[in-house]
Amino acid sequence: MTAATAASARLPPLGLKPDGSDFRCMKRRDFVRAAGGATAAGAAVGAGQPAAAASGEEGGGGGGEGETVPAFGSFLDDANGYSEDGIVDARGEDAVTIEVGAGGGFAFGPAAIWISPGTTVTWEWTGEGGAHNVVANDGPAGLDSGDPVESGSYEYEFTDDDAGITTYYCSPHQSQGMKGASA
Ligand SMILES: [Cu+2]
Repeated sequence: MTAATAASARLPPLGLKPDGSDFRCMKRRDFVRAAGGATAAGAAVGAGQPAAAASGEEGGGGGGEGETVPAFGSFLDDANGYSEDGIVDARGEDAVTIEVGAGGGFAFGPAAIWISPGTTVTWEWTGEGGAHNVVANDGPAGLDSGDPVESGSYEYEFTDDDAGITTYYCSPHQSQGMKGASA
């Protein structure tokens, strides 16, 4: 009785941010908490969300992995090698490698990854397409491999602080669609 009262008194108000856009900015653990506890609040979040975020409810997941597919937004629309069903789900992996200069030289391969905090991502230059780099466009992760180079690798460990969507590009080839994103 007292416990039930205390519990219901601690429920968050249902007036959550009405537009789904804040999902992009949430830290992952908050996202998980919101997704897991939002059965009631879900009714309050309806219209206005990106399609992927609105439709991706994975019922009955449990275990903290029941998140929705990230909505990477329009930055990737013209990214070489990107498609919405080509998002690589690497959650739970300790390490992920992305090719720099994939697909003939002007793509990141894969262009979009979905990872867990703690994952080390290594961008490996393929040697094709000339000099490339990895530069953050928007988002929490401070990606910056430095000046464009023709070969090499760049390693970045994603922490809790980097959770969320980060978009990035190659500065010499951004206008040619050499772009990528992580979530
Ligand atoms: Cu490039």
